[in-house]
Amino acid sequence: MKGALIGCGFFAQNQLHAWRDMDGVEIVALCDQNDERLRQCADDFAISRTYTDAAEMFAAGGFDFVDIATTAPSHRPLVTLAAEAGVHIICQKPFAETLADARAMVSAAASAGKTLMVHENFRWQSPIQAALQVVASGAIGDPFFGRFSFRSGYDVFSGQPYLAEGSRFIIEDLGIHILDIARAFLGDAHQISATTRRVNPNIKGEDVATMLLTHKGGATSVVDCSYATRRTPETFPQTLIEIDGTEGTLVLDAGYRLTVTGQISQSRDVAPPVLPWAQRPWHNIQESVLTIQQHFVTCLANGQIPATSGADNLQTLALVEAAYLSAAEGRTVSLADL
Ligand code: NAD
Ligand code: 89Y
Repeated sequence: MKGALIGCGFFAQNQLHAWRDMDGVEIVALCDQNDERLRQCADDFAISRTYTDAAEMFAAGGFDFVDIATTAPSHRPLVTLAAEAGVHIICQKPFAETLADARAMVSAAASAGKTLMVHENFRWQSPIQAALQVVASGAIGDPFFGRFSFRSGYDVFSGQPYLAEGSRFIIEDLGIHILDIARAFLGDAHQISATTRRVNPNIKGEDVATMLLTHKGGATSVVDCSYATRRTPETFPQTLIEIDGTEGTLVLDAGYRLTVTGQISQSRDVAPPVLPWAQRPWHNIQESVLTIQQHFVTCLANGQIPATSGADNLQTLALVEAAYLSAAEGRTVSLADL
C-alpha cells in the first residue's frame, strides 16, 4: 500500500517512524506548506516526492491513502480534497474545529466510498488495551463507575507552542483523548457537566478540566485533566484509571501497574515497550501510533471499519463541545441537543 503524509511537524515524526516500521506500506509523498520542514522530513525518511501544495499532490496521485498530520484548522479542506481524490484517509485529532465540519467530513468520505479513521491513538496504548481486555473478559462484572485521570506538570508548550495560544486548550487537545478512553470502556455518554479553569498565566486557554459523564448504559464516570499539577511521580503521559464493576474493580496506576480485584485478583506490570525510535516518557504514545496505523491497514485489508472511524469520533467530539458549553453556562448538557 502506498501513502502520502501532509504536515511534517512535531508529531508527524512519530507517524513516519511507525510507517517505516510496517511491512507492506510505503509513504511515497510528503506535503508541508513550510519548505524547511518538508525538506528535513524528506531527507530524514528518504521520501523523494515533496509538495508545498496538497492539491498538487492529490492531482499527481499515485497513493492509496493520505495521513493528515496537520492541526485542526486545515482538516476539513484536506479531508475534502482527499475524498475528492478518492483515497482512504487518516486524520489527526482534534478531528475538526466544529461538529458541523466533522459531520461534513464523515459524509464526504462516505460519499467517496473511502475509509476515514481519526488518529485517536490513546485508546490504542498497550496499558489501556490490557485494561480493556480485562473488562471485556467479564472479570469485574458489569462496570458501573469509571475514573479516568490525566494530571501532569509536564511542559507540552515547548514542543507544541500553538497549545499556549488558542482560547481552548486542555479539553480540546488532551481531554479529547481521555473522553474517548471513557467511551471505549463505558460506551457512549448522553450527558456531561464540566468545570474548567486556567492556572498557568502564560497560556490563553484552560489547563484544568473536571467532567462528569452519564453513559447510555447507566454507568457514571469522572474524567479529570490538568496540566497545572506538579506531582511526584510525574506521570506524563499516563492515563490513570479505576473501573468499578458489579464483580470487582480494576485499577491502572502510576507506573503502568494494572491491579484487578475480584473473584480472581492479580496485579501486573503492563508498561509499554520503548520502540527503537521512541523516547521516554513519550514511548507510551509513540507505541500507540504504530498500533493505530497497523489497525488502519488491517481494517483496509479486511474491509472493516476502524474502531476510531470518523463516524465514531463524532461522539468524542460532541463530548468536547458539550464540555465547553457546560463549563461556559454552568449546566449539564445533553449531547442530543448539539
Ligand atoms: P505542528 O504545527 O508541529 O505541525 C503541523 C504541520 O502541518 C506544520 O509543519 C504546518 O506547516 C503543516 N501544515 C498546516 N496546514 C497545512 C496545509 N494545509 N498543507 C500542508 N501543510 C500544512 O503540529 P503538531 O504538533 O505536529 O500537531 C499536529 C496535529 O497532531 C495536531 O492536531 C495535534 O493535536 C496532533 N497531535 C496528536 C498527538 C496524539 O497523540 N495523537 C500528539 C501530539 C499532537
Ligand atoms: O497534543 C497532545 C496529544 O494529543 O497528546 C499529548 C499532547 O502532545 C500534549 O497534550
